[in-house]
Amino acid sequence: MKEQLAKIEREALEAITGAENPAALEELRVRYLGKKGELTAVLKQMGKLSAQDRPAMGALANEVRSVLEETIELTSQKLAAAALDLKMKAEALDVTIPGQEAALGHKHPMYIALDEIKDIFVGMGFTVLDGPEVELASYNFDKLNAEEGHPSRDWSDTFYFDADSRVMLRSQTSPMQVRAMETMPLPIRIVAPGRVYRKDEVDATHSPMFHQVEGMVIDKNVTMADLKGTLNLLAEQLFGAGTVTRFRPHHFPFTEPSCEMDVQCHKCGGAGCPTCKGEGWIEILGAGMIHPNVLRMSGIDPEIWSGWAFGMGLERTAMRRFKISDLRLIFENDVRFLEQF
Ligand code: 2NM
Repeated sequence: MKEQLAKIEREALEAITGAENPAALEELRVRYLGKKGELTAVLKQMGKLSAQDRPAMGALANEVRSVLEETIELTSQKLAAAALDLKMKAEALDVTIPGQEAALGHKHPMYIALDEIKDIFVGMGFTVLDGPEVELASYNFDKLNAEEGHPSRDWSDTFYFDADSRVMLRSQTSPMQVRAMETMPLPIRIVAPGRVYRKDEVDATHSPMFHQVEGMVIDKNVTMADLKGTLNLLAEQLFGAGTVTRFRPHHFPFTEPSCEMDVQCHKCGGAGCPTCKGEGWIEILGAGMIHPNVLRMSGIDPEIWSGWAFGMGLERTAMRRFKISDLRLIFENDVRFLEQF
């Protein structure tokens, strides 16, 4: 019986330590230690032993049992550790693998043009102002010398919020010039870029929302010569050295005299082509000497101070600057379009 036990122990230990997974280990536990197991079978034969031999053999059998139990437990722990190790390796993150690149947007050509314009004016000592898009009609019209009945005040042209036509979406950024005149110490040099709103149908050259840059200088002895010199410099820096300009008389309620500035067509050099619609010239902006009424309404004495102002459409300027043919491309924001600038 002693040899039987020793043989079971030897075989079982070899099998158990060689078990490759928990299921195989459990099978071995049943085979050796289970109710119908090999060790149990040997114990059942104990009755045949003499009373003298029984205790020693019992002790030996128990020892074999506990050795096998311990070994099974140890092997089970080893298998579990190995399984965990394998799982960790399978699920490990390689932090050195390059990440997925996030798609970056692209600066809009209109803002590229605006930044250039701002840089040009800041270089000449102007301050850039920002202001409300919801305005009082008094700032958008009255204080700019556009009295009741002026065509631009019509409900068919302007987005009003109330029946009394007092609150509106600004139709120009000039209310900012009024606010500057009312609050800033003189002399003043400012540019005011921003969104403006007019009731226009969308087509290749119109949109109910567009952008303007307006600017204003108020100082002593400011003349039309300052206006022309500054705006010629703007044209040269924006469209290139040697850009030829011309000033035509025009009318605006807030300036007197008023003018429009054209640049000679970059395509045909003035001969006339489809880009300039045969004119040889392309209109860039409106400008003029600030009307004495406008200065007076904002508390500035026109006998002491004088000034000039201008306003230009930003979309149209960017289209000219980058040779874009249709205004709608500016608003669609298709990255394939935007990435070309
Ligand atoms: C334009 C054309 C001419 C203008 C005038 C003023 C103000 F407030 F000083 F009177 N701001 N902007 C002005 C003058 C705007 O846009 C085509």
